[in-house]
Amino acid sequence: MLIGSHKIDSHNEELLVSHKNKLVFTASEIAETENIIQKLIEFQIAIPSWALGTGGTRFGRFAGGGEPRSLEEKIEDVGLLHALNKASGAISLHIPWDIPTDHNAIKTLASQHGLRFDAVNSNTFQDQPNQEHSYKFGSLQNVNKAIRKQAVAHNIEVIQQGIELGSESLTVWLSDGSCFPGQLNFRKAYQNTLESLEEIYAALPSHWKLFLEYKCAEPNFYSTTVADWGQSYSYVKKLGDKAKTLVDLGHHLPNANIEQIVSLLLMEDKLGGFHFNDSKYGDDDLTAGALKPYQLFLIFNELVEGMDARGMNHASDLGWMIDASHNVKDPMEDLLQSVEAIMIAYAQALSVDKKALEIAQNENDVVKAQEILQTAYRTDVRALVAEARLRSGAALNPVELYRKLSVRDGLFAERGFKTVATGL
Ligand SMILES: [Mn+2]
Repeated sequence: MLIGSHKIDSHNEELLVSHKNKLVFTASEIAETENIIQKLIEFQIAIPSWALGTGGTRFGRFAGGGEPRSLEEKIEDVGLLHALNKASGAISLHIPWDIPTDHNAIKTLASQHGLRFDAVNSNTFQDQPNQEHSYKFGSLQNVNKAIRKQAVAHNIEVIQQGIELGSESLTVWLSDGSCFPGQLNFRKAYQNTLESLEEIYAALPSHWKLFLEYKCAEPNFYSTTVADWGQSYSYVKKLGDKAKTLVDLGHHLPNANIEQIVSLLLMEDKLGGFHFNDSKYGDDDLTAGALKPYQLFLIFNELVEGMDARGMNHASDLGWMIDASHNVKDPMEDLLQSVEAIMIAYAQALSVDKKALEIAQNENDVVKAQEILQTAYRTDVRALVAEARLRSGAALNPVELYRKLSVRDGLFAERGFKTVATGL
């Protein structure tokens, strides 16, 4: 299924007068809107291949129907999102859920939709059919060397797949840890994990990055071997310049100050990328910005400040990806909402009066500092995000157009009601 540009044009035509009025007002409230719009046009957020199907919990999964049945159909779904918002121009593959059989055909299909391949993701958190050794007691940390070797070989295979597709980074998330006190020797688990990561790191092409994602708990609930940013930092520091920490917003203990973590990792040149989602209790994998949009803004404020301090390119120097699950929403609508929330938070951060904030900080003017941040947060930037889409040939209101075109009904017709996507 494809969305013709004439459909997007006629949708935009209907909303144009109202949009332009809002844009004029926004430009009267915010300085340098042109600069912000240009940065928004460049900013792209990768969609993971496992987010196109309905998510579930260990209690059940309520599939929505019309889900992609193959990697090709997943690429087509991301293509639909990108046609609607022109801000989802990359796909992140999960191996072995999405192993390409014909790399050239897959690359051609992706480029037809204007997509590139973002980080490839390995999976040693579950056993696959015909796998020799089990990961029940961990993978890179395992006390059994043969099991560690198998997990290392899998990661190297994922790198090879990524090379074929033009990816430039590998994301490693480990479920390794322990369920009960005494189960694991922490020091040996760390040393085994480091040794395994060193073997994977040695297989990286020179221009690649390795992202080490941390998570405080689940599926192990007593200890996790890469549990927080400090533990990830400890590994990536030893591995070398190509190894960086990846921050997933749902992987922290409650009330962690994620914006401060981001700032320090950037300062140390060890922030590699982001997995966006929102949460109330743990790794809820809710739509980005659904619950804590102010926190998302504060995180972007530190990202912009820290990247500018290092002279980094906002669009290309970090990996930006959504990592969410959609139990009761149409996954496509949920992803459109997440991308919108991320773009709004980014636009708000770009609109912060940084010179005034620096003066307020240097004068210990706490009230003024809060006024500056909250003015940026409370000023409506949605017209800037919409204008970036308009100039890119995308829809002024992607969710509205998705519904008006009955995209999901079209996917039902193509794929049926009982299709289930591979993934979570
Ligand atoms: Mn993640």
